[in-house]
Amino acid sequence: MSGLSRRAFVRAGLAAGVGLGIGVPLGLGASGSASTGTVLRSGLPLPTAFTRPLPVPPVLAPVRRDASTDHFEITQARAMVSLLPGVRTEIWGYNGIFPGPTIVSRRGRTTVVRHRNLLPVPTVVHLHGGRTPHDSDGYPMDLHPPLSTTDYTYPLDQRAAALWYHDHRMDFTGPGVWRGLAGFHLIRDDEEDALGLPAGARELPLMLTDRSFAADGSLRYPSLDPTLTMTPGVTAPYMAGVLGDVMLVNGAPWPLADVDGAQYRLRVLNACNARRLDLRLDPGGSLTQIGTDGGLLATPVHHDHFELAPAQRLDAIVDFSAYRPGTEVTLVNDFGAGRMGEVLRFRVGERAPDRFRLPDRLSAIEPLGPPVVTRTMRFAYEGASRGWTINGQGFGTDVIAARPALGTTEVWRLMTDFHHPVHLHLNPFQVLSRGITGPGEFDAGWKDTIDLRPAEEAAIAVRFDGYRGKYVFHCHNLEHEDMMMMANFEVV
Ligand SMILES: [Cu+2]
Repeated sequence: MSGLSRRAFVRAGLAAGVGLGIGVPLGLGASGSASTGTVLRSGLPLPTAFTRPLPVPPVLAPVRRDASTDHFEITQARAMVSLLPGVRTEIWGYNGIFPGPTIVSRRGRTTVVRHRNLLPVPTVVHLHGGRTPHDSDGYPMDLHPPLSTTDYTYPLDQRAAALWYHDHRMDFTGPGVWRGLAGFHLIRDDEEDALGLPAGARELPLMLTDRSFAADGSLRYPSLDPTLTMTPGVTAPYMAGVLGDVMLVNGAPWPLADVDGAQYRLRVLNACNARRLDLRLDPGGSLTQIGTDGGLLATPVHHDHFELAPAQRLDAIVDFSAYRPGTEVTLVNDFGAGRMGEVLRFRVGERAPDRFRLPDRLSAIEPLGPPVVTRTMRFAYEGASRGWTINGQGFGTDVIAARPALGTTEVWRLMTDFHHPVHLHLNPFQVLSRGITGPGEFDAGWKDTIDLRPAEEAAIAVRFDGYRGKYVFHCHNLEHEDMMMMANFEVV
């Protein structure tokens, strides 16, 4: 029902012609062409940067372990928290916190997460990057009503990687994640352990989210969901994507992290609804990439900047011993204008013992077999009647865009009009090409989300394995996703 009303709203907004549908870039907003979306301004003074310490989400303890399985429990609940100084903000959080608690799993052991929904709306939990049986994957229509309890079972027979879990409710993923329903889920394995990577306080999960706040401290989000208490806004311009004007890292605005003069492992997640990031260290320094969405790369790659689209992850080593003690090192975002050009500051302390030596070789990336079929998936705005589409169609549970056979490899050619971060559920993929060139400099390794730029064509190879059943793939600009830029594939 809510889906229908939202779709009716989409059509109304499109029919109103709010800068849409005539080949003009949609709502690019003050941040320029780096993101497809519109900045939603906060109604309160923005806080001073680099005063609040960086919070790190707590690691969730299992309630029980047996021979094969670790059992966790999470309650989805509203909570009043302090995100900005001087005001209180209602969030929807896993265990009432934002980000939610970090789940840590071991490859080869099953993880079961029991979610209890104390929110006023149905929810769906998706483990992003998980190789998960259909019935636990968080299909957008597998709604779990208020006061229900649901077990999600994750076999997690997959490589060590930084996954994340978030709400995936049909038509309402954008507002759900915006209000706080997101958390890290890390997978460990023997291969990763053998590298002796920086760990404990020297492994920092960094969830980057832009948000906007009303004058009373509540989160602003344009939405017609009558069950939400968000400030109603002008909605149509934001259908291209909602961009906030406050950068939160692990829920804190522009925080400050005190670090030793040593190597750190940064597990960066772009959990923004629509904002793309171009990350760089100021005053210089290497973001040494060791991994991506689907785990370790074959070899480390030194980057002086790194572009990260919504839902993508960067696993990087930063060597703070390269700076003089007392140096302030800022993680900046070159895609952001004004205050959004900065993310997080590190204050470098004294040199500290550090036994980690970056190896030349990290992992083996297995090449995929030859494809049995090549398909084309076109992501485009199709005018007032159809909105955001894939191959000309908006999402429907019965719209099956592909029926890959279990165990086979396919090549998908992805074509776009605007920025669309395209995400496939179930299986990671490898980027084969962009246009007439090879993969881009940020495309290495196993990906589950590819950052497609306007009018771009890319080819990916994916092997559909693990489980049969119906899964979705979609744009991870959450406003595009909610407005139907999603389709099914059914593994048969
Ligand atoms: Cu999109």
